[in-house]
Amino acid sequence: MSDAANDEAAKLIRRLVDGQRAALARAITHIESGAGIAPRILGAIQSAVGHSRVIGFTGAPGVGKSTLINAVIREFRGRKKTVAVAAVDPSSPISGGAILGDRVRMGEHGSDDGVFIRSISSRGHLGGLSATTAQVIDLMDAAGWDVVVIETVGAGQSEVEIAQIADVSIVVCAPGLGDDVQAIKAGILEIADVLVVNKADQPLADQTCRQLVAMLELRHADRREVPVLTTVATSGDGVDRLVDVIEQQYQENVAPTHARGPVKRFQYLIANAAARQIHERLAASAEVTMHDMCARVSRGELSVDSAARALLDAMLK
Ligand SMILES: Nc1nc2c(ncn2[C@@H]2O[C@H](COP(=O)(O)OP(=O)(O)OP(=O)(O)O)[C@@H](O)[C@H]2O)c(=O)[nH]1
Ligand SMILES: [Mg+2]
Repeated sequence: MSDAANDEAAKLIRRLVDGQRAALARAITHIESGAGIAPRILGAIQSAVGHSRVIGFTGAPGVGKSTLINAVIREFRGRKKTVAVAAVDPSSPISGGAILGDRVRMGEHGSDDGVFIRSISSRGHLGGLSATTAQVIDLMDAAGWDVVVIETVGAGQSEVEIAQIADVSIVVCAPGLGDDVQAIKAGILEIADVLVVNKADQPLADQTCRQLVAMLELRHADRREVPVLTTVATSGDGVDRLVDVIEQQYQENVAPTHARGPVKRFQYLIANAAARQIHERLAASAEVTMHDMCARVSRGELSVDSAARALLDAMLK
């Protein structure tokens, strides 16, 4: 890195940690574009992270996540907490209609200095949320935001990933689960810290709650308790209770590990970096080792698992 670039990076990092929102916006753009300055920024802020409560909202399209987040922001602001939101657009590198809609639905906070809303795309990842999301959360955290909210559309993989990153994971459903019940059973109950039935002003909300509670009861008795709440995001009904529960979960499950930093997020980032490095090394060794191994696998001399183990052993030597 040139001296000028170094100076620019140092200045940006200083302003970011100082809480200047323009610097945060700038830094996020660097991270998203994978600019050369990105690793420098991330390295410099690492010791400043670990103070934000990171809350993930996920759920099927249209259940009211953005509207609910808007109401949650209002509640946190009432409690004198600042809130940064990262809305992850899983579909395309160009922000589509969904994100525009998010902007409108969270628009009431546009002029509030204590609210920062940014959409980020998850392009270029093997699927799901991407390390970029975790890095953007680190930036927001280092910039001093009290609460960091992530919105992702429930597309299977991203739901599971959000749970690996967020301190508190909230799965939002709408009344009348119907066919979705099976999908919910498959993964969501495993990752949710809190289940919310939004649109409780619509019929079937109580029935949906009962279905969810019944499903939760089928799990092993030693599993932690998952509260099931109802909200009406459009009116704000139930949102104060939701924020109480978020705070309670945070205090019980996350605060005790704080001395070690944001453990979940760091674990995710380290595992992600390890996977990337393995891919890079695999690519580098593909010419020789891989060809030979493929031949041996196809001759039945070596199983795929043994080949993988041998490869890892060779790499780690
Ligand atoms: N009746 C009712 N409508 C709601 C409620 N919450 C949200 N909506 C409406 O549901 C629609 C979808 O809301 P969004 O907040 O965009 O939902 P979303 O889950 O963020 O949608 P995607 O980001 O596209 O996945 C909007 O028309 C909202 O006004 C609610 O509590 N009751
Ligand atoms: Mg939305």
